[in-house]
Amino acid sequence: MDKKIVYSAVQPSGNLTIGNYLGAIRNWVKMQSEYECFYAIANMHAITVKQEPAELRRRTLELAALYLACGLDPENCALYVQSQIPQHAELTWTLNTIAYVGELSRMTQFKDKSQKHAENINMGLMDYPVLMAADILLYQAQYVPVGADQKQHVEIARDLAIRFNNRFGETFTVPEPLILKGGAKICSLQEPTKKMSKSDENPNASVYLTDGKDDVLRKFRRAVTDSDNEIRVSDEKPGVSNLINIYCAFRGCTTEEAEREFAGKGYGDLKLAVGETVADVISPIQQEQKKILADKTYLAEVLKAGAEKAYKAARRTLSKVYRKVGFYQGE
Ligand code: AQP
Repeated sequence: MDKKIVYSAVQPSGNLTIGNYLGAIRNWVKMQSEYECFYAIANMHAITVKQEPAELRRRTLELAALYLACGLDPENCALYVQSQIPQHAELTWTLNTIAYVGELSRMTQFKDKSQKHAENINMGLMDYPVLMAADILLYQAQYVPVGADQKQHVEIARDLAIRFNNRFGETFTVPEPLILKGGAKICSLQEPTKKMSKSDENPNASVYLTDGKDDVLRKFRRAVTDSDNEIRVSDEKPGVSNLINIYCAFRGCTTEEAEREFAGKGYGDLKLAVGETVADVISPIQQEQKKILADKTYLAEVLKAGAEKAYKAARRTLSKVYRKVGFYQGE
């Protein structure tokens, strides 16, 4: 039986955080042997906010090396750079004609980013979910493993797939978000009701996958908690709950187990334990990433093979779409 298809991506728009790792990449690794997986470096999404071109190019390769260092196996999945597959932009245009301005302007990320980048509210920022829908639908993906913040965008992709299928006949697989419990929403260490983000201006708010052990320990030591000194998960204790959540996601334990482990201990103990756990996991990833980055030829080969595989699949879907909408494709 054919394997089900999985698509996901991360933008090379900054240093990746442990949120990106827990919410996305770690789950991709688990899925690669069971599913046919397409994992992209979403550089076309990244330019919806201003990027420095040389930095964008450098980060693209760093992200590719990080994918591999986290355990993605190019024999088992297609790793590629989004802009190398022209069908992403082509399908976006077609989907734009069935996407409504009203639904796009209501997206939480569009509203947040419009506020954060008030001087640059460009069309791409608003069209971000349509490009993301094209990314997913091009590969006929059944599952999209993402963090909780991306659920709304996968829902738009579903709506567009259903709308297109209803208007033009069965064309797209209707995708489902795959949001695994545990690491789905890692929060800022400084404002624990907000998600941890790679573009946060406060470097103490996010733990980056590139952070050395000292920085990791320091950031957790400074993490915002509360004053009752009780280590338990509760909506009224977002800071402590976030630390426990991170600890459990990295250790693979339940909240109850963690609460028992820290019963009678203080916040200092929890912060140290989380910091050490995180540093132990990310430090071998950093070493592996460095090794891979030193071999540019290998990296280029991986991305070329991934792009070839992605191109084939994307071309098949786009040609079907063009036929359905009535575009002349030659005789
Ligand atoms: N804090 C988080 N917790 C769990 N999952 C997260 N993800 C991101 N942050 C968390 C998941 O990582 C994947 C890739 O994210 P992205 O590159 O689309 O964007 P981002 O990291 O979420 O970036 P921002 O903060 O919105 O904007 P930039 O890049 O401008 O800083 C997704 O699956 C996401 O859910």
